[in-house]
Amino acid sequence: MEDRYYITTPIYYPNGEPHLGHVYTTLCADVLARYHRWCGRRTWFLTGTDEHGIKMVKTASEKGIEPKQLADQNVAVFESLWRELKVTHDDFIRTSSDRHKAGVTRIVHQMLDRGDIYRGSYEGWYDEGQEEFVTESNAKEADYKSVVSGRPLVRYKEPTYFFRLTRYVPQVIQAIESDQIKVRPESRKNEVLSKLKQGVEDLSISRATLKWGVPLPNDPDHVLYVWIDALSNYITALDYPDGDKYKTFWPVDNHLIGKEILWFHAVYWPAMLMSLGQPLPRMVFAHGWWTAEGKKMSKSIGNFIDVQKLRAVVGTYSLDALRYYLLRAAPFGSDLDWKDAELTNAYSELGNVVGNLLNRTLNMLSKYREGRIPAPGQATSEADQSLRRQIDTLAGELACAYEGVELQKCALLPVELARSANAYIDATRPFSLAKNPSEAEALNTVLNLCAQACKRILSALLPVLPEKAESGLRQLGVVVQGQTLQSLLSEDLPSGHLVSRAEVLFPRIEVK
Ligand code: ME8
Repeated sequence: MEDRYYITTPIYYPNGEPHLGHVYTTLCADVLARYHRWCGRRTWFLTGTDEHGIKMVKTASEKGIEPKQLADQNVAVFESLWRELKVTHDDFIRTSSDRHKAGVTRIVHQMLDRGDIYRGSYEGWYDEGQEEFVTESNAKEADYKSVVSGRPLVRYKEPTYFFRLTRYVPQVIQAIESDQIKVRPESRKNEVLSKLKQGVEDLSISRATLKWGVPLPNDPDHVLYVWIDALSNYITALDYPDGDKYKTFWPVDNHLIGKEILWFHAVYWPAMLMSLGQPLPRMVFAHGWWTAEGKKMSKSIGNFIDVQKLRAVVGTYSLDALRYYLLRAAPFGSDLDWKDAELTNAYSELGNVVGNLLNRTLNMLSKYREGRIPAPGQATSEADQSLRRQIDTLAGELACAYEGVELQKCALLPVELARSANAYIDATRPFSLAKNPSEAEALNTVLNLCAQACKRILSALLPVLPEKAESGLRQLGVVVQGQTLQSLLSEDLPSGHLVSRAEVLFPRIEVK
């Protein structure tokens, strides 16, 4: 792997406040960014907001304000939430910013020069009351009537510019099939390929009826509509095409997104990049969709996981516990369901497994060896060897899990090692060994191995539980600053190393 890493989230619509879905993608990207930084790679982590388009215009007009004002209000909420959640993004791009608009204008110019944009007309079902086109499938579902007013939809035709998507389809299929662009999970790659093979039309990219957007440089009566504007953020934020950031960080290592926008990222975006003659994304990873307590999140049902609820979770359980719960909830890529009971269980698991192991280890070291890690004994039992093997294989397994973006596994692997180490303590009974001076060597082995296990487990958890893991490592007498994950995961604590007193990492919570 190279010594640099670029990861993005979707740019979110600021037509409302952020919610669980936005927080999930952003925190998952944060885990990946932290991991790659810990590996010593120069890392760039981008997020932002997608501020143009009909959604924004409509919500703003309902509120009696301008779209820009609506965007400013909600962007402030997104930005302050990311600060509260200690997200380590390096940049936040707004599509209403001058740097983005200048970048997109340049991109459209290049596509025009390539002959990839042409004028035509767009025909579809139109809701006159709502002043918007309705897709064929939505129109059919609503019996060709407005879902708002119930009035019949009308056929409407308006001039629009098209992007020659069809020109690039064979190359896009090739890039996905060959894994030049890794579309993940694999099952979704197959979905995209089969849809592509059914045939695709050129893409309508402008609207003459909309004012809130980036004007087309060749025809300022039109503004860019949705995808060219939004997808370009991934490179305009790097100062495409001449900026140092672009030269350093493009192509992106992972566009992390929700599954509902995979088609645009796996098909439109690579085709746009081909038109620009630029390298393609290395991976597009589409994660699953959250429901809450078994149902689609909805304000009226009362199961909507909004900013207030997330703040309360952080206040009760800690930010790291929220991160762990989100990662643990399902294999990465699958759909997920928020359950308050599982959040409590995930927190207890951290306390009973990881916290408990650290506590037992530090207490035993303090009680039996004055807080110093003893050299292991000469003879080793089957149990010692088995734990030692597990300690030594963690680094490799973790690297594989991160490489494959198996985030649930990234969170669980260290916890599983902690579970094994606790079972090892139960089986080797150090409290009995301590009573018998002839077992001093055996006790040394147990204490040493437990300390090594704690160091590996907490180090492996640094990207997932940044605060708790660092605090645990501090108790073990390990200073993480200036170290890489590789050194933390491969080097044993030396004999004679002094640890601190145990402090509780995951205090018990009285659930009201
Ligand atoms: O689609 N479960 O913005 P958006 C999981 N602006 N993830 C969810 C989710 C849920 N229930 N709800 C939202 C847009 N997300 C466009 C993107 S990118 C060039 C333009 C997350 O505000 C998930 O990452 O609707 C999803 O892709 C994104 O929020 C959609 O955010």
